[in-house]
Amino acid sequence: MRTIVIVVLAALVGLASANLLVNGDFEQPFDVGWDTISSNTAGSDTFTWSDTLGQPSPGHAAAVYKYLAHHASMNQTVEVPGVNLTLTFDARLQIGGGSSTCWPVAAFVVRYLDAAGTSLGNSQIYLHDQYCTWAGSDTQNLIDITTPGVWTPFSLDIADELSKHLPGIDPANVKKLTVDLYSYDNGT
Ligand SMILES: [Ca+2]
Repeated sequence: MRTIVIVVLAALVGLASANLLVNGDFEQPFDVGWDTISSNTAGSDTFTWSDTLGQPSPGHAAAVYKYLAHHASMNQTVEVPGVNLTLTFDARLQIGGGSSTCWPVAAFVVRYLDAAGTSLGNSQIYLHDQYCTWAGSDTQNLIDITTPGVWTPFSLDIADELSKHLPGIDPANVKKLTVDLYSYDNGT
């Protein structure tokens, strides 16, 4: 099955009020500031930069599309001065129908890293079908979206998120954040 994640604007803002993300508004091509990774054990991936993705505000947006297994990701890792940060973004998440052996997930993932770049856990704002087997834990918070296929503004208070939902992550150890437009499918 297929998944798509589209983001028009992503901002990670701390007390200094500057966006820590490079090209978070995607007004430059996504090879400015963003990395792409894909794993195609089946099907294909597509990364798109366009001003005609139906976005609610003028300008460009980026889209990550994956058909069948396994995943496609557009991501950016930045050093952070602490966790008093707010992440805001406008996104549209969409999935095709799934089955018990081929289920898709579209997600906007925030990965928390230590100074060495080792993952400490993540928060995922995600859209999944009934067959998805992902589970939350004290280092992984799964947040269901309620607006599939529709452009929606999202906001995540990082300090609040860690203290309320991720007790397995010590905020003092979070030195980097990865934001990840992530399209996934488990099946072939
Ligand atoms: Ca834009």
